[in-house]
Amino acid sequence: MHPEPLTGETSINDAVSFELTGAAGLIAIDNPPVNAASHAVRTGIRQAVEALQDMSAVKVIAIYGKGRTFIAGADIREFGKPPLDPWLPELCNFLEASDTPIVCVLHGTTLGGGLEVALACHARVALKGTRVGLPEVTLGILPGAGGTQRVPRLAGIRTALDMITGGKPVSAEDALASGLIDRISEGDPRAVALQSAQDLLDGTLPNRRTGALDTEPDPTALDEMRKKLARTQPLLFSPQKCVDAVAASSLPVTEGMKEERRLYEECMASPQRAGLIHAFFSERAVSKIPEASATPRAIDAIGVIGGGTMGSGIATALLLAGLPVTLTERDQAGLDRGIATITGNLDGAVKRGKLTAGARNDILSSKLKTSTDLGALSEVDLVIEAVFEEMSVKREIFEMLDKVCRKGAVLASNTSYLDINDIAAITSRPADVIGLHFFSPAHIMRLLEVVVADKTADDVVATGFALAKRLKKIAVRSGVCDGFIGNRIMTFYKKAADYMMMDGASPEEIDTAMRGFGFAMGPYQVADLAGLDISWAANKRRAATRPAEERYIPIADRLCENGWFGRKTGQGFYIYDDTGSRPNPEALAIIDAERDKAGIAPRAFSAEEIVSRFMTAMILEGSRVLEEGIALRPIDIDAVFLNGYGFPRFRGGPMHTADVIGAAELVRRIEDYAREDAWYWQVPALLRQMAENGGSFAETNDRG
Ligand code: T1G
Repeated sequence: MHPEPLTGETSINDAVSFELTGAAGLIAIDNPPVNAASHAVRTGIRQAVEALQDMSAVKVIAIYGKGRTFIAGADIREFGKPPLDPWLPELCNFLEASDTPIVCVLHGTTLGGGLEVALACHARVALKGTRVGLPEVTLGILPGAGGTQRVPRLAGIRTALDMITGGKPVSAEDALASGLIDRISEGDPRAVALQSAQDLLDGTLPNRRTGALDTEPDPTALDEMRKKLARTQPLLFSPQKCVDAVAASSLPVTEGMKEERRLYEECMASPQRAGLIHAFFSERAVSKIPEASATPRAIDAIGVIGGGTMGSGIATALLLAGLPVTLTERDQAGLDRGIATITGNLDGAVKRGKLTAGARNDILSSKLKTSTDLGALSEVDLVIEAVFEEMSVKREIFEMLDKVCRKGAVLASNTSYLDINDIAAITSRPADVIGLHFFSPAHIMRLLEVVVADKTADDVVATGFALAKRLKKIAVRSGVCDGFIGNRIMTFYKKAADYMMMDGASPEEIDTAMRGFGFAMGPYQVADLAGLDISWAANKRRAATRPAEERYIPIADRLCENGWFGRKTGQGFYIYDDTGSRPNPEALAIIDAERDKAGIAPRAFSAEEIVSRFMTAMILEGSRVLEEGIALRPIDIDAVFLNGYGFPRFRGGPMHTADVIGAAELVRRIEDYAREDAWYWQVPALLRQMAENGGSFAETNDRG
């Protein structure tokens, strides 16, 4: 029993405190960084409300958050651990049942369990700029503290379905319009809490028990959403469960809550939940690098060399982040092409509502400068070179940059494969040289491989990561090798696909199997999109050093020799025209001819075997990338493939998938496949060790 505080705050625990102001009891949540609804927060809220309910002076209670946001959800770090009382759904029911009216003040990004706490209160006030949402589906679950039952009661079934199956936050204005909140206010959370408590007491804020409201039935909306999800997310488990839960909101609230809990537990038990939560934390943990304590260099003006697809995409990403860019090209024609591509990218952003027409015009008129003279880059803080993937061309440019750029400027290359140490060695300032490997389209793809050469300075690495944060990209640290983390592993598993193609599987069968596994596109669709000429050039570059033991499949080369480079030429492994795409019969004929030449009798491959070989190859090379220290941790490989290669997010990434398969099974597979090709299928020492001692990749993730 807490005595009536005369003045000031009383702490329940480190995360929650309360105070009495007149007839109002104010409860403050303070659990940095995002006020996650941890056990301490739940216990604190409950005990604070109980304490205030026991005080005769208290006529109304207000709950608010300190720091940058109100509760941003349940504490995801507690998932998978035995739940501790009070559970969030119980706390919400307790708040709703309170005889003392409770108003909740929202600010920042009030998400998941945070919004559910607010929905269980008797009134909700949001500060201007607040965003509210139920992103649980992005974690493979559904709102499990009454969100699926209370949102339909306040905002209707259609809004509930959009919010809960989409997971995207909405603005305070949209939340007010839909009835989710009662008012938008300005000021600091505590002051607004005090005013709102007063308004709830004197009736200028509606005082309602959400659970007591009825849900307007809307079977059409439910049916339409089921059909839409079956079409757009056929492989995902929780979205349909979200619809089932919202459908239960037409039941009496206690039954609906029971049904929500049952469906929530089903999602919690799904491996997709583990994969999606692994993805969530991986993308945040990859920023924990050895160089993190170094101070990034100031980046206020950037030079981009090359107006091709990558150079223009990189320039667009920088301009969209508000950074001034100087684009250089060898000649005016190249500059005009670059400006046209950048303008097209910006127009696309205006169409997608990511940019206003006014901002677009301002960018083109004031933020983008162009020149055919590298000297124009003498004062920039960072240069990103994005020219043709040829070492001699890149070394020539870096030699010139070394002369023209100011002292302390960061010199970066967007090379996808080439040796950054070799590029750095041509300069007198290798400590300032780094790889910044963007992915196409560079203004959309979230991944940035930050490639650290032997002499790259710590503050230059930190600068790469700081730039990524400004561009809202996920930076992953990579060491130097042919293709860094992503392209190196892709080059290796693509061989496994080529071997299956040569041995009997068609490109379409392989692509279909990998789409069935969850990839947006299969490897041959990706090859056609990226351009077969890119890997053709790489194959030619590697021909001189290719080991004699390595099995080489020349099929793609044959297509290129015919001038078929994929989508950009209208044909590759597939034909592309106005009717869409379909397998290229001439490519299939070339495959048959190459099999005959090699004396191969084609055999059938099941989708299961295709996936098994493809994933085993990906994990095999991933293990080597870890052994060599090219990637710091398995999560770095996962973050690369989730954000740069379309790896199905619900599977968590290749190394998370490796733990699902198990090291022993992976070793068994590799040894089995090695009977066909012992050179390609070799068990990495790391994997064998894991198989022998029952280890997992997850165990090694905390080693940064
Ligand atoms: N639990 C635990 N830690 C969290 C967290 C959470 N819900 N949200 C963020 N963090 C950590 C994050 O790992 C990072 O830690 C730091 O906070 C800053 O995050 C019953 C069951 C709120 C929009 O899904 O979307 O409620 O790396 O780098 O870019 O129905 O974090 O510094 O050590 O992302 O400014 C639903 C998840 C949970 C929201 C802030 N809620 N979070 O973005 O910072 S499920 C969510 C976010 C649920 C109930 C169910 C974002 C953010 P570290 P950050 P940010």
